Order: sequence, then structure tokens, then C-alpha cells
Amino acid sequence: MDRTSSETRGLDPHFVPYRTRTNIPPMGTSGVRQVQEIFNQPDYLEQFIQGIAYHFRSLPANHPAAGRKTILLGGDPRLGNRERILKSAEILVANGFSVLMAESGGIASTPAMSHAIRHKEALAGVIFTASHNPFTDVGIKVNLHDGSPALEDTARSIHSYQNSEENRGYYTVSRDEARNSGLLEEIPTVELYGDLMDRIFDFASMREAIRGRERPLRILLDGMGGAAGPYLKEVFSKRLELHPEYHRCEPDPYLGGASDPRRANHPEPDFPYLSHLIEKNATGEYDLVAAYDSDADRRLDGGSGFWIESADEFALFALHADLIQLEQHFLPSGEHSPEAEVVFARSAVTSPAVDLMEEHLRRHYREKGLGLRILETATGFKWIAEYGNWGVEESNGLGNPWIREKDGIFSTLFLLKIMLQTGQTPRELMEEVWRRFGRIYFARGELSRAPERSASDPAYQEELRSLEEQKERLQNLIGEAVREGKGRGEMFGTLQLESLDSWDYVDPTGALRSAGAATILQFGQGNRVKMRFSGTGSGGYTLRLYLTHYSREYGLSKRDLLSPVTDALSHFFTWLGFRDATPGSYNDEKQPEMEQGS
Ligand code: G16
Repeated sequence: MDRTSSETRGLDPHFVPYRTRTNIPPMGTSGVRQVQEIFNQPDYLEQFIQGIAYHFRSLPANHPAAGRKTILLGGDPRLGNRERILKSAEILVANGFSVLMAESGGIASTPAMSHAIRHKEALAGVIFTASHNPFTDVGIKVNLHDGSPALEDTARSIHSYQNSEENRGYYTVSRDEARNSGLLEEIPTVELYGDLMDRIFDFASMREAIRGRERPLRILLDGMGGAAGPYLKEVFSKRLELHPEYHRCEPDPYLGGASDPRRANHPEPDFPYLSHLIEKNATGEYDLVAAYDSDADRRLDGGSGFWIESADEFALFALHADLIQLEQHFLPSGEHSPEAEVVFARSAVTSPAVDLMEEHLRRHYREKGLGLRILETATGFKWIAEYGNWGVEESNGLGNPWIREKDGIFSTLFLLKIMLQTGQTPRELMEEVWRRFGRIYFARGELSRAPERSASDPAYQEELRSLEEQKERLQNLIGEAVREGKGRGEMFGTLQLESLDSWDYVDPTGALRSAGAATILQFGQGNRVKMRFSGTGSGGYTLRLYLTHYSREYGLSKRDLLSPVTDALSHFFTWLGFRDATPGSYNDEKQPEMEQGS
């Protein structure tokens, strides 16, 4: 491997051999996530970052970002991240890169980082976040020069540099040296993000509409102790001159919860983790309510006692997309679509709410001289980013074409813009969509086992191995059932299993694929279940279950409608011969019934 180019910039990088070398795991759905005890082992971070440096140092001359030397660093505020970011800066500077670090010690949201990478025309960004995982997990995402998350090819290359025989130590400079050389600087990601949102939503016109209201808006925003807070305050208070109630909007090393690892908070914007907000929204006193995960790329929006599911909100946005001139991005001369078609993407396992609007959207864009494509991708927003980023996924993530990541705050602002424009509440807006196009009832559940021991317990590795075996057995049982067509025609509870298939994903280049991206179970009476293993855990396994049921009637009780399916699934796994865990914890168990009022 070549010597560091920092030597030519008057720095004096030194080489430090690793005391211990670890086998760094490959990236999963979205970067790498590990329990902190493993991540904090001596030289783990160093080996990780040095591997990233080797990858970016070795880009071929014909790479679109070849010649660029700037890497952005930032992340969520979880315990230890500020120090990890600075340590990484020392290593990257020693490797010949210049580093731009998010302000306030590196705390930044993933969408703001993604935007800043493009804005600064940087080579890449390294984002320190384990997203919805509690503070006891550490995670790192790598984003490319266009701001999008690294795809499989980059992930594989980084993984091989991290674990290569030649990666025996890391280069570093002192913190002072890095700063004094001018190669480590801070950037104002909050301001850059605020400017972008202003351009998209035209804050001046929104302020005017806000001033014209008879009654001031009541807004409640929950940052879940993550990176969202400073961005929320910038756009809602400073730029829109609103006065929201901010809950957990100070970046917090414990992500809005207890410092005791056994009671750590789960910073995921979904019903099981938002009892406080659910209660407040139920009073009906708030026009707009929202929560964000630790890196603010996902959200849950609602208001006036009502909650909007992610894919439903995407359908709502599809109906009002002219308000943000969406089609500009897909014009023939636009950025994403040489074929002049507007691309609406969604992960295959999410609710196909937007598909119900296909005819309407096709007609709408035909009048503008544009085609339409609605397509399904594998799970992981990186696949949606590849298509221009206008898409939605199963875990409350939604993207926009201005940023190559999902972006929670964008959604809340868009919802607010539509509310101001139409004078309608979130419930009225959603009911209009359902009335016109029908409703997909959607729920997420899981079948999972997590290690009960802590990583410092000597028997931890043994427990992990045993859980890995369970996972393998479950994988094999499902695989065998799909291959041999087992279970077809059988009754599970009150439902008959009509088909059982495996779905593979191939990306638009045809070069990258995700085999077995989902298993699809079609039950009778229009009940469909898709399932896949989570790729963001840090031990144990989680088989995610996604349930859908379509109806023209939108006011039914979701729980009643889906309970035969949850029951059928329990029977199915027992019938398969898998008894180590049973499916449970459906997100809608804690979801307030929102069917009344139809
Ligand atoms: C990432 C992906 C999402 C996915 C989520 C959970 O988000 O971009 O599409 O739903 O992980 O993935 P899994 O089901 O594999 O656990 P984030 O915000 O966690 O980076």
C-alpha cells in the first residue's frame, strides 16, 4: 500500500501497529452496527477507519470522484461518538484527506450530512450512527460523493481493505496538528440544511400562510434525544417563526432515555416507543405532532389525534407533489431521468399505497409530457437513492430528490405545507386519499431473539453462536418450504396459504442484486405477508414480518382485520417446526385505533 500523501503537506503522520486485529463484519442494510463493548475494543475504530481510507485512496482514475480529497464526518450524539469522530479525523488527515466535520463537535443528521457532501463536492462522508438502535450500539454509515449510501460494491471493497492482511496498523497525526494544518475544519450543516428546505418549500410563502391563520398552530416535535433537535429549531423556530413544543430536542448521549444500558431507550419513531407522544396527540390539541430517530432520517407524523403511516404519507405527497415542483427533477434535462419519467420507488416490503394511485399519476404526468414508473426495490434506502430518491420504505423512511437519503424533517415540512395550503387536518387529508384510491392496511411485526448476556460476559460469544444456529435453522426451514412448495393449500388458523415464494432484487444497472430480498406468503381473503431478516441488529436475529390487506373501505379496525393473519403466522412457524421464538410485537398493537370517524 502506498505511503500517505499527508507527508507532502508538511504533516508528520506516524504509523501505529494494531495491538489486536479484529474481524470487522460486512455492512448490513445500512452500514455496520455493533454493540459498544465490541466497537470500543482497542484499535477497532482505527482498523475500521483505516480500511475506509485505503478504499478511498485507491479509487481508479476514471472514478467520477477521483481527484477529490475531502471527507465529511458527523453523526448522532450517542455515547462516545464525539470522540470517535475526532479520532477518525486524525486518521483521515494522516491518510491525505482533508476533513470537514459537522459543527458542535460533529453532531449531524444523516440527511444534512448527505446534503453537505454534495454541496461541498466532497469525496464521501462517514456518518457515525446506529440509527434506531439504542445508545449501547455503535454504527457507521458510509455515503458517496453524490450523498447516497454506499452500495454493495463499495461496501465489499471497504470490508476487504478493513480485514486485509496488509492492514496491520493505522496512520495518525495529533489533533492539534490536524487542526493547525487547516485540514480539519467545521461546516455549518444546520444552516446548509435550512437553506435547502427554504428553497424546496418557499418558507416566505409558508410564513405568510401561518400569519394568515385565525388560530396559532400547535406543534409538538420529539427529537428522541438524537441529532434532529438543532435542525428542527432552525427550520420551525428560526425560519418559519413558529413556536413548537420541543420534546427531547437536546442531543443526548443516551438518546432521550436512561443511562442504564438495561433500560436504554430505543430511538425509533414508531408506536411502541412513543407512548408520551401518543398520549399528547390523543388530546386532539396539537395540529401537528412528529418524532424522529437518532439520525433524523426517519419520522412519524400526525396531528389532531391522528397518525399517518409512512407509505400513506407518501401517497398523500404524491397527490400534492406539484406544490414542490417534483417533476423538475425528472424532466428530460433533469437530474434523474433521461427517459422523462417520474419515478416513484418503494421497498418491496412496504405498503403499496402509492400503487393504488398509478392510473391517476400516469394521467397527471402524461399531461406534463412525462411518463411514470412505480417500482419496488430491496430493503435499504440505498436502493431507492439509486433511482433519484423519491421513495418510501417500511420503517418510516421517506426520501426526496434534493437529498440522497431519507429525511424525516422534509416529511413533516411537506405535511405542514399541504395543511397550510388546504386548511385540512392530517386525518382529513388522508381520508381524501383513501376515499379516492382505497386503503392498504399495513402492520410490521417481528419474530426475534436477542442475546440475554452482555458482551462482557465470557459466555456471550457462545450465546451469539447458538442464536446464529437458530437463525440458520429458521432460514433453512423457510428456504426448504419455498423450494418444495410446502404448506400451499394448508389452513393456518382461519386462513389458507395460497402461495409461498421468494423474491430477488436486481438493481437498474443489472450488476448488483439482493437474492432472497423477501419471502412472500399469500393467504386467502387478500392477506399478504412479506418477510425478511433484519440487517441492522448487533446480535441475535430478527425476522421482520410485513402484513398488508387492501380494502376500498377505509374505516375498518386494522387490528380486527389483521388478527387472522397474525394468528395464521403463529401457526405457520409452529407447523414449519420452528419453536425457538414466536412472532409478536406488531407495531400496531400500540397504535391508537384511527378508524373511527370514517
Ligand atoms: C435502514 C434502511 C431502511 C430499513 C432500516 C431497518 O434505515 O435504510 O430501509 O428499514 O435500516 O433495516 P432492517 O429491517 O434490516 O433492520 P436506518 O435508518 O436504520 O439506517
